[in-house]
Amino acid sequence: MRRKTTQPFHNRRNLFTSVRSYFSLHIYIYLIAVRALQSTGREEQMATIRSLRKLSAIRYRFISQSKGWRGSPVPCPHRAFHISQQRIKLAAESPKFPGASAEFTDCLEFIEPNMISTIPVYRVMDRDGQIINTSKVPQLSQETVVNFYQKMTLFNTMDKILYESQRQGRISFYATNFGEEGTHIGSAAALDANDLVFGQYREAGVLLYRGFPLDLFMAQCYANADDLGKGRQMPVHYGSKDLNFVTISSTLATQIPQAVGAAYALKRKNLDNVVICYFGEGAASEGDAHAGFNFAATLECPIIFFCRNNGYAISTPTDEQYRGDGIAGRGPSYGIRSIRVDGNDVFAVYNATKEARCRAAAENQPFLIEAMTYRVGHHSTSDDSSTYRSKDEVSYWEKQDHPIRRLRSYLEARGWWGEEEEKAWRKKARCQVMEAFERAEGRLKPQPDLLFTDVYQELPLSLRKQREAMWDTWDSTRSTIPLMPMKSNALCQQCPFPDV
Ligand SMILES: Cc1ncc(C[n+]2csc(CCOP(=O)(O)OP(=O)(O)O)c2C)c(N)n1
Ligand SMILES: [Mg+2]
Repeated sequence: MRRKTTQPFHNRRNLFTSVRSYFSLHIYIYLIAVRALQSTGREEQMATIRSLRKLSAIRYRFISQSKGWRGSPVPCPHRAFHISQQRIKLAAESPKFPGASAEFTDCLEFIEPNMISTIPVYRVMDRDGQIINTSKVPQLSQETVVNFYQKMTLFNTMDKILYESQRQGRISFYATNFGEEGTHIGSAAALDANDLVFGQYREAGVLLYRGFPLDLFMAQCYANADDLGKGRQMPVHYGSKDLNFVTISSTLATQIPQAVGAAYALKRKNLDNVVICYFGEGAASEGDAHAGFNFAATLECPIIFFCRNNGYAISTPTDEQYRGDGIAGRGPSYGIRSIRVDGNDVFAVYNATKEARCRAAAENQPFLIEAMTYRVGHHSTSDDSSTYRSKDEVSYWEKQDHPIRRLRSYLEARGWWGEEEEKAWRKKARCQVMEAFERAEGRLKPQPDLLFTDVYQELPLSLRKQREAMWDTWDSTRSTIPLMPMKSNALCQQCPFPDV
């Protein structure tokens, strides 16, 4: 039985016009689509399909807004805040279920997800680096903001050189961070140095901002004898105990419950630092993400969940990854304070992280930041993104909505940076990276026996067998790899081949 309503939308004629305009527009859109799909190549076809999906969603939202469908197509008195005598009576008899704090209603209504308004994108600068509201700019000195820019560009240079190294076969693998520099530097700058970082694999800028030297980035990627991980991890799996940056694991989302556990430990020890946990929007689909969010909320842990929503999980675009309002939209349902920010606006990221950090520490509560950005590079050197997205799509983000370009415009508008500074700095940054790269390439490799250390005090039989098998194979190739000499330590004494 339909309920009576006071909203004009329920006038039948209005309903008819709205439905008619909705469908006629769709027919029009699909006619264009058919023509476009007949005449263009595969890349263009995919781009057309994607823009059509977006168009449909925008159109739907536009019509629903203009027709006042925001609540529900058949609004119940409950939704429309229409206070009837009956409702007062119903409310007086409140539910006693332990699992929800809600009121009774006699309205059979399923919540339509696309009728709930989406979380806006918080920003401080527009795409051209113009400040939108001057009172919202973080109070940072010229030196600090220039440092942001220099770190972002140095990071970008390191990425270019390591990516090329992989292409030339010098290292086995690499993942660039192009286009996401603003999320790294903005968030890293808002943290305290003793806040603990759990990353995914695309947050090297956070480590760079904390002062991890270029030589150690290179040592890790080259798996040489200087690598803190002793050459045991694949490239980009950095870690630094001194800089409170937990070593990366490849297995998606494992860092999320681990980070929550660490935050819970901080709380129990009554320490005032917090944990920040980075992950991609793709990793947010893992079960570990749910476990982490729920534990953090129920145990009230001082943690910032920082999601880099860069549009893709390898080749899967976001519109195939989820149906709700992104990742920030999930936060409130876990009871987590959440925000969506423009990740290409380094000041917005800084402000949001600073506020979340301050409140997480003071209130012992989790916070969720969804930073909207775009992965300009391929997923990794094992990926070719031209098979699933168009050049035009990438070019837009590279040329028109890029965090480095945006910050440069901001600096230039204040007279804090110019063409001369740019040239000199770019040259210096390239020199620093190239020198570190050459040093790393010339270094010896760590002893392979280190593969079996640092986990078991006494090696189990299965690993002892693997170690023997490794050395059996090694004999034939040992002369081709320059190894660091074995140190005379406990491990060396156990080593069956101390002369290697
Ligand atoms: C448990 C698990 N499943 C699958 C993979 C393979 N994998 C590596 S990266 C990736 C996509 C992750 O996307 P996202 O979290 O959005 O991060 P992005 O690469 O976009 O930064 C996948 C599926 C993995 N490493 N671990
Ligand atoms: Mg992603």
